[in-house]
This record gives sequence, C-alpha cells and structure tokens, in this order.
Amino acid sequence: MTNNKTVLAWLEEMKALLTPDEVVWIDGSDEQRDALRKLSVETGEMEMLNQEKLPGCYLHRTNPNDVARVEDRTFICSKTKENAGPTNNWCDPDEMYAKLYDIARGSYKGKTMYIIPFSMGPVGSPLAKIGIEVTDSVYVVLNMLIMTRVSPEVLEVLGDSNDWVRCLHSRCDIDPEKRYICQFPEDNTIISVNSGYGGNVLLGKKCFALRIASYQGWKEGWMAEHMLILGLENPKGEVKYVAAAFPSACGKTNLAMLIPPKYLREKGYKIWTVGDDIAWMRIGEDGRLYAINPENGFFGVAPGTNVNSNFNALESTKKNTIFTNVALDLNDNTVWWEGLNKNLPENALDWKGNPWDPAKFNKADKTTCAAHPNSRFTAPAENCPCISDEFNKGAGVPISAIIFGGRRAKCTPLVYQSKNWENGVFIGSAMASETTAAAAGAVGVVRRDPMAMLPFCGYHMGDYFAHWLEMGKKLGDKAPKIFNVNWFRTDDDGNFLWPGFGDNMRVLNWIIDRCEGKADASETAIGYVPMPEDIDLTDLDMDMDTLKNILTVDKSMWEKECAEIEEHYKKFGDRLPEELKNQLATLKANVEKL
Ligand code: GTP
Ligand code: SPV
Ligand code: MN
Repeated sequence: MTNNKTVLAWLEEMKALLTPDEVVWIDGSDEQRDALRKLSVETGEMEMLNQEKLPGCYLHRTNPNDVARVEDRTFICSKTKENAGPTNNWCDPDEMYAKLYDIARGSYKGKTMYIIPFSMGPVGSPLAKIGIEVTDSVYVVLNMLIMTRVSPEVLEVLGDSNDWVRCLHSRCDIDPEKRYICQFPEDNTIISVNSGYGGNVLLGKKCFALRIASYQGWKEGWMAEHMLILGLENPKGEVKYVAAAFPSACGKTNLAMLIPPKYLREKGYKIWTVGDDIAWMRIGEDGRLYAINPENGFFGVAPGTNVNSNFNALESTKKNTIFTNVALDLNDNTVWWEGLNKNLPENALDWKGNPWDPAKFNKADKTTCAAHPNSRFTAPAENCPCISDEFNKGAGVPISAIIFGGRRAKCTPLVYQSKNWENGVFIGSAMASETTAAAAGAVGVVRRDPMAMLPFCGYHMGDYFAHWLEMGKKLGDKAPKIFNVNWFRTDDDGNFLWPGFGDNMRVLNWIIDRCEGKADASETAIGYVPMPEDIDLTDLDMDMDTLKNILTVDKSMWEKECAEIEEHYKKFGDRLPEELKNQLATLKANVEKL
C-alpha cells in the first residue's frame, strides 16, 4: 500500500510486538466493508438489524465494564510531568511504553491485525492530518470507516512524510485493571489497551483529533477544540458560522442539527451542520478564523434522541449505522432507547443482552434502563439531512462566534456575551458543568471543565490558555465574538426552565445579531446579557418572568463562583496567564458592586 519508510518500519515493529496470524490493510472499499460486516456477524461481535427498516445497520454490545471513556486511566506521556500539567494523569514515556508493550505483547496471536490509514479532515485538505491505526477489532474497523476518511489515497497524500499519528489499539482481555489510554504527544503516538468502547478505541477521535492535535495546534499555531460547527442561514440566504464547546453529553450534537421553531422556519431560517464534536481551526489568508470538522461521521448519544428533540440525528441513523449498547426490540429486530418514543418495547433485550421487563422500568433508576445512558450511534455524516455543503470542502468555514456552555442548574444565565476576546478566554477557562455518563464515574457533580477540554487537552492547561490568548492577539479585530450559554437552568423541583433543543435557535439569533451589532444588551458584572424583549418568545409557552429569571446574575451565587474559580486557578501556578488573573480580579470587583 505504501513505500513510506516510517510507516513500514512502525508496522514491522507492531507485527513483531503483537504477533498477528494475518495482516489486512483496510482500503475503504464497499466490498471489504461488507465482508467485514459479515465476519463480525459470524463471530458474534455484531448483530445484523432489520435490513428493510435499517439497511446496513448493526448492533454491538461492549463488555459491561467498558461503556464510557475512562479519565482516570487516560495519560499524557510527555517527557516531563510539568508539560502534561495539573489536569492530566502523567507517566514517564519510557516507563509507559515498557508497561504497555508488556500488556500488548503477543495479544494479536490467533487474530488478524487490521491496518487503517485514515485522514482527519477531507483528504488532502491543508487543514487535515493523517493517522494509521492498527487494531484487532472488526468493530473498530467498521466504526473508523464511518468516523474517518479511509482510502489508499490517504497514503498517497502522506507520501514520504513522517507527519502522521501512530495509533495502536489492542483489545487484550478487556481487563479494566490493565486498561490504559495513552497519548505520547512528542512522538505522535497513541496506545490504547484493554478497551473496546468508542472514545477509548476510535483513536482518530478524542485521542488524535483532540489530545494529540491540541498539542500540535499549540506548536504549529492553530487550535483543536471540542466544538460543534454550524451554519445559520437567514432569510436573505446569508450563512454565518458558529463553533460551540460544551462538555460531553451537554448538547453539541443537538445544537449542531437544530431545526428552528416553525415561525422562524417559515421566515426562511435554517441550520446547516458542519460538525458535532470536534473543530480544527486556523487563521485564513483574510485573517479570520476558519474551521473544519476533522471527522466523517457522528458518534452520538442515543438516549433522548427522538423525532422532536433531534430529527436530523435520528434520520442520520436510518442506514449504515452501528448502534452500541442500545436495546434490541425483538418484535422487528430494530433498536430502542429511553426517550426514543413512549412505546416501551414488550419484547426486548437490554444493552447487556438480557430480557428487559418494561414493567420494572423506573426513569429515576438508571439500572432499570433498556439502553445504557451512554449508548451511542455511529452514523455517516452524509446521512444527515442538514449536512452543510461546506462539510467536504477542505478550506473550512469562517467562524463569527464561539460559544461556551455547560450544564448548570443555577448561577449561569441562559446566554451572555464576553466583553472581548480576553474576557471570553477567561469565561472559557472558568467554565463548569455537571458530569454526565459519557465518562466513567459520578454523574451530576459540578466540575470545572475549561473550554470543555478538561479530558482532552494534550498539554499543560496554563499553556493552553496562553495559546488561546495568543490566537486572539493574532486575530485582532477579526476574532470571533465569544459567548456563554446554559440551556440547563432548573426550578427548585429540578425542571428545566428553558425549553432547549430547537428553541435554542432563539438564542442563536440573538448571538448573530450581536455579532452584527443589531441587538441590544445590558452590561452586567459578568458580561452583556440580552434585554429580555430581545429574546423572541413567539409561539412559546413561556412567560417574561421565567425568561427574566434565567437571565439574572445573582450576587451571592457569583461570589461563590468567584471563590471557586480562584481555587480552580491555583492549580495552574505560574503558568496561569497574568491576563486571566486580572480578569478574575475584575470579575470579583464587579460582583462586589452588584
Ligand atoms: P458528546 O458526544 O458526548 O460530546 O455529547 P454532545 O455534547 O454532542 O451531547 P448531545 O447533543 O448528544 O446531548 C446529550 C444529552 O443532552 C441528550 O440526552 C440530549 O437530549 C440532552 N440535551 C441536548 N440539548 C439539550 C437542550 O437544549 N436542553 C436540554 N434540557 N437537554 C438537552
Ligand atoms: C465524548 O465523550 O465527548 C464523546 C464520546 O464525544 S467519546 O468518543 O466516547 O469520547
Ligand atoms: Mn464529545
């Protein structure tokens, strides 16, 4: 497939280490994909679903001990601990290579080694990067064929270059005690052992496109972010692009594929999806910030996805999709998950493959769920009815606004705008959100998750903040405007106060209006908050008082917030940029005056 000496040498090393019985190059052809689908059904790795209703769709169940990312077993193995920074687990690279090679040695015996050459970003785009993943899992191969661009052309584009990421995955024994997800940023290398779950094993995604790429972006002057990218088309047919960073399972896929409320659709508003999880952004020749989506598919959260909440995501899963850890409806061999519809299947298997009794289902008790709360679909982007024309173009789209957000039951208002880039970086660096099922561990605990990158930043987060500030200086007055949103404010009974989903369009419109200098705002202690009358409530069953309530900036809450940010900042020591210290001091002073 290639004469690239660096590739051939690494593959020889991998073969000697892993000792597969066979070696197969993945070429991205339909024939090979179909043969692998067939093989995966024969081995039981996948189940074929109803091919009339869901053509090309399959179900996979992971080991129940292996259903989400494992942050405590994820390491950044930079040469020094200091360079991994206070928010990452670190291990000396030599030590970690030795440990992982011991775990992986001989683990492909009796198996096939699949070699997947893939491009993150349209093949040949100046913003794209190349990786090669070796794996012993057909599930991984079939997912990578959806999530990345795989073809012999990738190797042609690579030529003799050594600028590619080495990705080793081995399922080993799926032993959680020996599970490691390790990035070696200085070596362009990723090693993942003892897992078979998406984010841990589709190495182009979080491991490469965020952890390794964030480091590359720092060194090379660009940005790799945990952001969706969408285009908002107005009735005049003009499209403005927005990138938004929310932590895992906090609404990126939903916002990226949003369908505007009826009255706005009728006026001609429309949303186009460029990406739902990751953005790579560079300064273009005109000095603006341009973004591409390096992925080729969506690895989306299944529960809660339905025709009303996210019609476009649901449509995307109707063909050539792999479902992981959802329930199987035995009546017609289709899939089901909590929130898909109200028809709890009478005759179904839960995500573990056990018979599921709908009578015992209790919404509040996750152990009674049919689908795992972090069950996912892997769907080709080309299936998405609102995929942007720009999606396959390598040039990227110019970003007008960057939005941060998270799950905050209290405190953070529905939306506010930063005073400037520096203030926006401060808001991103101080972001907090309630944890979700996307990672192993407690759910619903508020934690600081700067720029939604806490689990994904491949270097010292203090340096990452400095890089953001530096990008702002380079962008100058062409920098995107920075906003913060919170769809998740609740009343005292825990009910969401904002309808969310398609109605988030009302907030996006205010954001775009602000970028164009068309909407008013009131200056508060934390930034510019909309005048309540500037958020359009047409056709919405919501009163002004509720809206005013979710736009309030409460003194005592923000005093507490300032104290928590101060604590959070202490971690970064002398690598915390001076500008951010000053920003915090200003916020404190402003809050005092409230
Ligand atoms: P990752 O793929 O983990 O990075 O997640 P994501 O940020 O793409 O999250 P996603 O859009 O899949 O949403 C996760 C969960 O949040 C789903 O259960 C949604 O139903 C819910 N959700 C998304 N948007 C909203 C919203 O506007 N309001 C409310 N209340 N819930 C939302
Ligand atoms: C996330 O957890 O942010 C995801 C899913 O997008 S995973 O690929 O598992 O990381
Ligand atoms: Mn994500």
